[in-house]
Amino acid sequence: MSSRIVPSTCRECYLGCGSLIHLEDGRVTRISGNPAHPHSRGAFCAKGINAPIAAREHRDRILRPLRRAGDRGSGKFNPVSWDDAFSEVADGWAEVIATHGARAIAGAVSGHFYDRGVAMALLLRGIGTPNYMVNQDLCQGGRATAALLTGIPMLPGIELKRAKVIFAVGKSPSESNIIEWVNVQAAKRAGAVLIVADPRRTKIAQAADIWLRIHPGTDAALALGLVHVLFEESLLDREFVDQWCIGADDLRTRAQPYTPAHAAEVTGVSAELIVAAARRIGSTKPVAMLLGHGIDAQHNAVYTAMAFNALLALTGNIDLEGTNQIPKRYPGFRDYNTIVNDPSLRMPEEREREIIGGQTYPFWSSRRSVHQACHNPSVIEAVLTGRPYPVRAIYASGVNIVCTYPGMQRTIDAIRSLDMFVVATDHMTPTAQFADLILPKTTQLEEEAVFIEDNCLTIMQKIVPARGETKTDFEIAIGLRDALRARRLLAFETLPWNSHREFVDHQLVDSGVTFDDLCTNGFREFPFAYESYTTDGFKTPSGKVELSSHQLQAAGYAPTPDYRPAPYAVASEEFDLTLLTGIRTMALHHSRFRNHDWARRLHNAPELRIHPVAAARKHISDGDWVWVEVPGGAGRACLKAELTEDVPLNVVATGMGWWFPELSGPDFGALTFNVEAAIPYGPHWDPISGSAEARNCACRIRRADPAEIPSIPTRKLAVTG
Ligand SMILES: Nc1nc2c(c(=O)[nH]1)N[C@H]1C(S)=C(S)[C@@H](COP(=O)(O)OP(=O)(O)OC[C@H]3O[C@@H](n4cnc5c(=O)[nH]c(N)nc54)[C@H](O)[C@@H]3O)O[C@H]1N2
Ligand SMILES: Nc1nc2c(c(=O)[nH]1)N[C@H]1C(S)=C(S)[C@@H](COP(=O)(O)OP(=O)(O)OC[C@H]3O[C@@H](n4cnc5c(=O)[nH]c(N)nc54)[C@H](O)[C@@H]3O)O[C@H]1N2
Ligand code: SF4
Ligand SMILES: [Mo]
Repeated sequence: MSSRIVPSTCRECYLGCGSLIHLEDGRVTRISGNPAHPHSRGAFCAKGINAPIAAREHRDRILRPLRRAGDRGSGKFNPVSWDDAFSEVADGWAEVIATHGARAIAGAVSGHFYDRGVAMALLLRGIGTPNYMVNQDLCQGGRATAALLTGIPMLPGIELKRAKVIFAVGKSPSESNIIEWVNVQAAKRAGAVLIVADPRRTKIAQAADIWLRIHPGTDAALALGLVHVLFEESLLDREFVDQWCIGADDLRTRAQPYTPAHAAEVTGVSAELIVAAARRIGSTKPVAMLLGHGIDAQHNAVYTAMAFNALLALTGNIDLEGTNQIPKRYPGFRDYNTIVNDPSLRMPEEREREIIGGQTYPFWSSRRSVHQACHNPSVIEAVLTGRPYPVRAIYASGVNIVCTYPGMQRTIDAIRSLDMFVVATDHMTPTAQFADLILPKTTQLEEEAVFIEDNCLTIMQKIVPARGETKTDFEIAIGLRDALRARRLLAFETLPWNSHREFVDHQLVDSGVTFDDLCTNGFREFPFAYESYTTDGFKTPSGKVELSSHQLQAAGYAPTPDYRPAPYAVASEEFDLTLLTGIRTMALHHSRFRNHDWARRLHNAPELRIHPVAAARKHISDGDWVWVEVPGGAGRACLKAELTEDVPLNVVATGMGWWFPELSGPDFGALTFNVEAAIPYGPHWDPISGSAEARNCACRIRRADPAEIPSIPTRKLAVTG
């Protein structure tokens, strides 16, 4: 028997932990963390261990292209050849282009920064459409836009473990980020002070020296309260502020009303704790800040993140050892953002300006935005109403929009009304059920990629050949491009590669390293300097940190961040609770792994965490199924009560993404058990980023009568993988 171990990088989620793939006689038998990898140092999770093998080997994996055989959503498909699949997509798009123009075709993709995002963006540009949906408006859109506007970096990366003060806001790394969780614990062991702002008693909150148990949606008032104390008590790094910041006086004026007493009244955190936290942040260096998803996908997301960012600038905690880091660059390496922004791979500006959302959200949907994505809920609206112009075809790759976009029934209605819906996926999902064509995807062990994590170039190696007829996203995009070109439908040559490896080589060609060089270790560390802004400046119009933003002012927004109460924070008699969604669990990744036995053994139902006293008032016991309804939501969701004192009395909390492959299609139970069935995709969008108020909402709950529910999964059903 021949055994070998190949170093690679896990991509089951965006963390990119260094991995070791164990093979025996060419078969992958085990996957473990790579202790030598500088980014993760051996940190690894259940998804990384189990998912790549389970996904590859899954007995229900889609291995050939499939064409719809019955009505849309009937679940009837027949296999077709790739040639036929590419031709049919190209013919369908040709009709849409002839009738409505190229902009009537939209793409949907997840994790823009993955190569699948590049493949999608460049394919769409080739057709001549700017309409490119990424899920980042539901993810880190607010924080990323705030970082763009202020110039203040979002993350500390590995410097986290060297921090002396860690401030985590809306972040639960024990559930969502194994690397950060390991590094927080290491910093704590070395004596760091930990400050946490979260309404839930998470593991990181339990480990905190100061836990700010904040009312959901009031974070900007907390941040401005902290800013207020820094100014009042002169806890500033004067030298850094004078030399590297503009707008400090405007920010001081903005924070003036947010005395500790006022901030306490709004946030529910005591004035003493606000002052104590500000003193810690202002008196000890280095400070690292982890702004999490808890403050994003909220209607005031950008201002909230800007106000927290300001704490780092005012105290001079930027790009030093142990602080948030300006992302490091490997000379000559082309990362995904560089390629998407390469002028030679763009459409003419007037075409790009047609993007849906560009007029309303210039910091989200324009050339100067982070992701240059369209405003997703406006695309759904365009499909249903034809306004601002018709969208008649969607190509979704690597995203399960039925299960992960709020407003599920509207998403389904929109998909049903399309002229053409194409989905690329490795397994059947509620989204793929509605497809006209399903394009079968490779899985992690069958793909290669190169990217940067902290200060190392790291690679994902192709370990085994693709199963069946599956292809990578790039190979699919190239096939579609060729079919379009044959029909003279390619408006622009924006996808210049002929294989996935050619693309990877293009990323590396000017770096002096080849993919093969990287295969021995799986990564290459590179040197970097702290305080890179001293040579490069900050990436803002002024080259400085903008505590008061020129760009916002020029676009007609108030230039300094302010607090605006969340619509859901005002409890009514009818909707008396606040619902937090998207609480992560280590066994799941959004809507994924519901078809994997290993994951279902760890997590088998959509939970609703509720305080025992609140539950008793509503006659709800642990394990009861509960209906959740949200104002403005078109449906409701059935979740399983989990009694815990970790949530406040007036707050309930759930995960996301649920569906049960063992239930019948087309939605596989998603319309009943997935929280997106209950919550709307707006209104209440962040006016700057367009992020939907989707993370938290007001809600009401009641115990479900088992007779009301068509079929409640009460046990693990026979799924394999
Ligand atoms: N296992 C697993 N890990 C994942 C994922 C997954 O699906 N599964 N998804 C990945 C992705 S794409 C993302 S974007 C990240 C998200 O992950 P992070 O950005 O790390 O956020 P979370 O750890 O989910 O923590 C959010 C916290 O915010 C709190 N919160 C909710 N509302 C508020 C509020 O109004 N104010 C404050 N201060 N806190 C609030 C919640 O109680 C929760 O503890 O996770 C990533 N990691
Ligand atoms: N209410 C609410 N909604 C949320 C959130 C929340 O907290 N609350 N969180 C939001 C966040 S942060 C995010 S990031 C999104 C996530 O939303 P999605 O990206 O839709 O989430 P996933 O379930 O990870 O879906 C990935 C799909 O991609 C496919 N897939 C997996 N790997 C590959 C691959 O390598 N290539 C291709 N082509 N396909 C692949 C599979 O079909 C899988 O179903 O959800 C958002 N939605
Ligand atoms: S956290 Fe888990 S799934 Fe994400 S990259 Fe690391 S090992 Fe993979
Ligand atoms: Mo995300």
